[in-house]
Amino acid sequence: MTADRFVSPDHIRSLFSQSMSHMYRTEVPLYGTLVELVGEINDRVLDDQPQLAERMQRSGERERLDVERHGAIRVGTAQELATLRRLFAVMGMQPVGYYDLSVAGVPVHSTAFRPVDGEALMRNPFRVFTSLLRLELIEDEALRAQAADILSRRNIFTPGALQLIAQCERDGGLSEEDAWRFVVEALETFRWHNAATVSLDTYHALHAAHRLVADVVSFRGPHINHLTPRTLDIDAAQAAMHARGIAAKAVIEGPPRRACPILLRQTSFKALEELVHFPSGADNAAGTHTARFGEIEQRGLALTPKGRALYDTLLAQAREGAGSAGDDYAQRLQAAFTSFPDDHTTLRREGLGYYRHVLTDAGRAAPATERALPAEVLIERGLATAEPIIYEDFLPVSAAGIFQSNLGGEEQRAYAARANRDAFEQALGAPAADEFAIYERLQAQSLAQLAM
Ligand code: OOG
Ligand code: NI
Repeated sequence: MTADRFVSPDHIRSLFSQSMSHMYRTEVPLYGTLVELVGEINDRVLDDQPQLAERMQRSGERERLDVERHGAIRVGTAQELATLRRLFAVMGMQPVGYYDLSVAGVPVHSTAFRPVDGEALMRNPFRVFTSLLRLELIEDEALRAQAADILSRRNIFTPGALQLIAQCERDGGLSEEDAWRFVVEALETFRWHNAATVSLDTYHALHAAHRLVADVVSFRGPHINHLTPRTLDIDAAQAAMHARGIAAKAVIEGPPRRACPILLRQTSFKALEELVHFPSGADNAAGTHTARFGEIEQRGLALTPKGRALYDTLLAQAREGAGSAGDDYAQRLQAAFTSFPDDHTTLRREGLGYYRHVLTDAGRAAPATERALPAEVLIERGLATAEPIIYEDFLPVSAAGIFQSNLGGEEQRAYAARANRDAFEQALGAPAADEFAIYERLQAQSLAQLAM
């Protein structure tokens, strides 16, 4: 088979993300409500802000907005994680970043599988926040061994998915027909199962160790636990959620509301309590499990290491005050972030964020020698514009907040904080890419193109 018989990984990712969205809509109808609500708010924002609409149209971001979302799953073994890496690679998604959640009392560490190059991101930026359970953080030795044993006996991938992954690796791609088969097979891994594989007693024991341990170990597969659409105004979306009686989290995670949005702001509604059947002799015992929830997010400028350090400092400042809930926190957050410049010219000149530089019509008409001048000069002369590069990743403190809100207050555990990126990458079977290097490259490519 020749390469032109293959469809692009971007195409497969789009098919997959659409199919996943369709599946989750049937599984968790409230997700469908969120998608509609976010769509209405985005339309309104674009109507009210023609400049933003024009900028998003120009950069290609407008088109991707309606399909943009992220999901999250949690797996139990190194082998599951490594095979997921191969599965996501078929769709042009690579592991980016390392997130240690043990510091926040959650026994997992994580990465995000996502596309990395500019064109692929514009086509469909679908991302999956993927966590690996850290069984070594379970204290009870017997329970730890039992959990490992249960996990070692399951296979979360269908034979068809495994075969198509291998075929894609061998041939360098998939035909349209095989791509569809792949999507159907791969989706099986992410589907919800309302029957547990362990008895109710075992479930309770796992649950007592940590709710997440029960979530990862008790089922046939790593059900997708949320799917998050991107809103252009999270405060309006949060208010609309409340107005429709959806119990959204009190606090929006991340930076405060600003004129120039940075990084990522997120809010979620609490996980649903769902009926589950537990095998018990000849009968099934009924019980419940809470894992699946809904979330929305607003994305803004990707920050440089300098900008990120400032963000981390100001966030820590706001969180240091007593408690971190309610109006009081919102005020402290707003106050802390007055030291973070809030106009794009300053953000760019101070090297706090990443920008994509694009020639204007006048710039395209200018001679090459003029276009070779420093970007700031071109911007001053109206020959180029600088558009914010959107943050495509996640924030560990926010992720911890999202996890916690779905675990209930009593789930706070104190794990001796120890990030272990090496062990994670060993399990993954590859390094997780450095997010800053990816943004840096996107910015550098845009600068290089000005003179071309
Ligand atoms: C993942 C929670 C983190 C986010 O958007 O930060 C997350 C999980 O609950 O598995 O999705
Ligand atoms: Ni999320």
